[in-house]
Amino acid sequence: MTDVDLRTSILRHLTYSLGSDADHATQHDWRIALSLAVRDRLIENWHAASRATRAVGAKRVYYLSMEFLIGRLLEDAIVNLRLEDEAQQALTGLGLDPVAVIQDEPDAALGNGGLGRLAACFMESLSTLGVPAFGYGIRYEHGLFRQSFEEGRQIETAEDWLTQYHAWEFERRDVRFKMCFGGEVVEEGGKPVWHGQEAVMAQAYDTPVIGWRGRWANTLRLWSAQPLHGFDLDRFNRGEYAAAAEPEALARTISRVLYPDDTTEQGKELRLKQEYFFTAASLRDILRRFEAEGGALTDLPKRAAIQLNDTHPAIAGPELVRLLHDEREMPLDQAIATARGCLSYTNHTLMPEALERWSEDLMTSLLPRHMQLIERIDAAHAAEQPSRSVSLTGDGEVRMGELAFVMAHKVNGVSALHTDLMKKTVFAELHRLHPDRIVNETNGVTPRRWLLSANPRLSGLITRTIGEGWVDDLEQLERLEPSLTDPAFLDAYAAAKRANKADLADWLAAEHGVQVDPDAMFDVQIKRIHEYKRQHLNILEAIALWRDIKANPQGNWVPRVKIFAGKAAPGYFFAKEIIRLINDVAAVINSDPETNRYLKVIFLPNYNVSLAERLIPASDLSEQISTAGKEASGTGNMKFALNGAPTIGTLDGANVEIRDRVGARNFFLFGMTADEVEARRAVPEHAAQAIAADPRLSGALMEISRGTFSRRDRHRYRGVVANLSGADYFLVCSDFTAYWDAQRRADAAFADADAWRRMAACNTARSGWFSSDRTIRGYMADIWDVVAVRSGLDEAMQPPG
Ligand code: AZC
Repeated sequence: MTDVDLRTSILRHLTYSLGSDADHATQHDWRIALSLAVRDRLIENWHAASRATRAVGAKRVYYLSMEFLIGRLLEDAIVNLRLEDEAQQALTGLGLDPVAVIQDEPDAALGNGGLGRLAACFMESLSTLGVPAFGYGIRYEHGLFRQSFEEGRQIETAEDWLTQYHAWEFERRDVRFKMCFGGEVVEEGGKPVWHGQEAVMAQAYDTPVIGWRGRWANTLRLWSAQPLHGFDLDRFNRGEYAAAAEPEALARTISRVLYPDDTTEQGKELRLKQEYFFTAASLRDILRRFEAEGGALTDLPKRAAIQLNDTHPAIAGPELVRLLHDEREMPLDQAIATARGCLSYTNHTLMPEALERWSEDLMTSLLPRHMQLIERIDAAHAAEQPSRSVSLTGDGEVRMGELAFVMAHKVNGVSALHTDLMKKTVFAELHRLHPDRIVNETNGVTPRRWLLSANPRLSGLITRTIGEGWVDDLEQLERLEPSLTDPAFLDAYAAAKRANKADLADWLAAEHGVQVDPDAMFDVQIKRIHEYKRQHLNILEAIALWRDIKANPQGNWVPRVKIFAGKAAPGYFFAKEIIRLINDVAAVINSDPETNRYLKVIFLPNYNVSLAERLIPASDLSEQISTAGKEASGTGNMKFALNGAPTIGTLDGANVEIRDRVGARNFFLFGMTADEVEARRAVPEHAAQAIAADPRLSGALMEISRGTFSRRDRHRYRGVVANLSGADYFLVCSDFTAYWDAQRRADAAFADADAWRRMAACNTARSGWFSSDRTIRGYMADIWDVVAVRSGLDEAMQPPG
């Protein structure tokens, strides 16, 4: 199938795979035909990669994650296979609009936010680097909910990406495992044996993940839950139609929905089932592969590095011990040591509510043998510590963070500051006991998706200036340094940004009916809505600015467009209030003829990966304004810097490292440090003090209180104002004045167009370190002890010449 040109292949697939023809094909048909034609080009590389792995008996990385926020796959594959020109020609030749065909693909939204997107970037980097790896997760029927607004309020509806034909996956009918829940543990022949009560099948679906230039491809293996037994014909024939379908419906529940929050209170049991389901199926698969290849079980750590993405797969510890000890008769101590040799754990948050804890009762009823093993692991660990200060259980709960820590040989944080705080706070005691276990691996993002593909204008300029080597060696962006004083380069740089902004302005007008001036500053905050991320600080500043402009409409204002996007967890009331407030403020400000030349506020619905790809290249200013100490790393911050949007931000997460690299002059720093935050919180009435000291802040709050943004309902935001002027746990008020000042510094800088474009270009040139390739190399050396493998395709895939 790869011996023909892309156009022929598209037409063949349209005819023979889809049973359609060029005269009647819909956009969807063309997109699927193109996807299949592109897919054909990567299958052989995919197979070659697994052959090469087996041939050298290479150690593999297994990345276990509840979330993979992969977004669209077609464009990624086209770019990584270097098929852009061929695809463009083929589609235009067929009378199609290439952009429309590619954008017809729905986002695969199998994740909530940062942690899931990181997993997707890591998968791409693993393939680019030629590291044998599997990603393991759940094939959710419904990904993250779709967001719309009704009178400014967030409305959630089910997302249904799988109702469309999914061209990228392969069902593996030969890879199925029976997973059990509940039941009891009984002694049989002197051994504990778990007899589960309920069972479902885990069915594997594989998606190839192709690396840069197609040199290597790994597999994303997602599990779908299916009933153990087929359809109950007996019951059906008795007329019990619903009952006949029941087992299937129950089984499928497990892979039905992605939880829209990591901290959900609802459906705890289902969530734990999901976690066990995919973790245990993955471990079964890993052991099956290991055993098929041969070797002593104690050598498992030499062949398998299993990364736990947050605590969601933390049940892997006891499950692997169970598989080795109960099912393969390895002595318990050795089973624990062997499991620990394989496992490592990434922590993504210090927020106490996100560190999972399961009630012992639930654990005992759902996973009775695991509860016993957790107690054994706890006892073995306690024996190592004289003070016995750390326990895996307590207050009737199992502490999954501690369990993951104890069962891992390495535990990593995701930015320097976060890792440091982890050592001092959540894992202080465990760190004292195991001082070598915690390491830092600052996050990164894949430059193929986030620069090369999302921003063709800028990436074209970079390639013309320093060659193409930067694409898989991002630190080569340093070589732009001499161009930062070259007016011709800076002109071209500014022109690329201006064109991206004009495209965005056109899209905003066409899709959302809002008019914006492409020469205004595009000030963008896109991420999950959370109090710690402080979207409300941003909107307060907008209100204050609006009031200032109204007081002095003839002033020399720098025009701004404030763009927000992001979803709030359906059960997170306050976050949803923030969304509504922003929408309400936008409605008032945007229709004010006195100010709307200078200030617009837009909240775009249904934030997802492809919206981020559209917005980031067209942004001027990146809002990274979390309360210091709360944002573990951030990865959006890196994408903006890379695409030439300087940050306005606090010393939090990876912002610290971004500022170190791009230079303090190219970063708008404000706000309290993590230590100052702690001290400030102890000050009685800190919010009231801050409000009394800043008339702009008190004015903005007064404006909300008096109902300016409340439509018919004056007290709508009483709760928001009470929270901000009362407890204000995230210190919005205490950081407001510093934020305002930093925004005015940004205005002044933006008004000097020459200085601004240099600052933007500096951000691009100095962000090369934030590639996920660099992060993965760190994991390889510090955590996994794996090396890359060559597939023999390297030369074959080089472009001619
Ligand atoms: C996020 C962190 O909030 C973000 O700071 C980080 O960049 C990202 O992980 C990747 O490390 N966390 C999550 O998405 N979810 C949880 C449970 O922390």
